[in-house]
Amino acid sequence: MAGKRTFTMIKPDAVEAGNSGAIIKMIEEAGFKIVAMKKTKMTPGVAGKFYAVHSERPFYDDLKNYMSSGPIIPMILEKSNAVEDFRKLIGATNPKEAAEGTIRRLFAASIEANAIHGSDSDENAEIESSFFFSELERF
Ligand code: RTP
Ligand code: MG
Repeated sequence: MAGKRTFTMIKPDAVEAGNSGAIIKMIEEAGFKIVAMKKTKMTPGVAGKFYAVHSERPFYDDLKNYMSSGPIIPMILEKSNAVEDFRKLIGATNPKEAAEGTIRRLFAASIEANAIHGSDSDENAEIESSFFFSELERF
């Protein structure tokens, strides 16, 4: 059965542009409940750990620098079929390819500075939620 939770973070470009309020509103209007939320800032090392799966990709160093360039807003979200429905709401990695009305189509600046993250599986949603939130915060 598809899981009820996913993990997201509003990325530095969207926080810096003042779009976090509008993005959170879209998330809630799409039926997701916010289970946990905070504002924090990663070092390049922490960003590298979070995106360790991409360590062999040519964009890895750029990604670490970008993801640590300013504050981010990580959140745990709850809804039925959460992972898949949330990936639909954010749209394709490249905003030029993202469907009309998706968060990345509306707010992303580029394929890298693409406004928001969304977990790609139930297993990764759990791993990523524990990366940012303690057990006490994941009630
Ligand atoms: P995310 O993990 O952040 O939700 O994004 P995603 O699944 O749509 O894309 P993924 O392939 O996991 O890539 C992670 C993040 O790396 C940056 N990226 N840059 N310069 C590039 O070609 C490139 N490709 C990916 C983006 O910030 C992407 O979201
Ligand atoms: Mg990904």
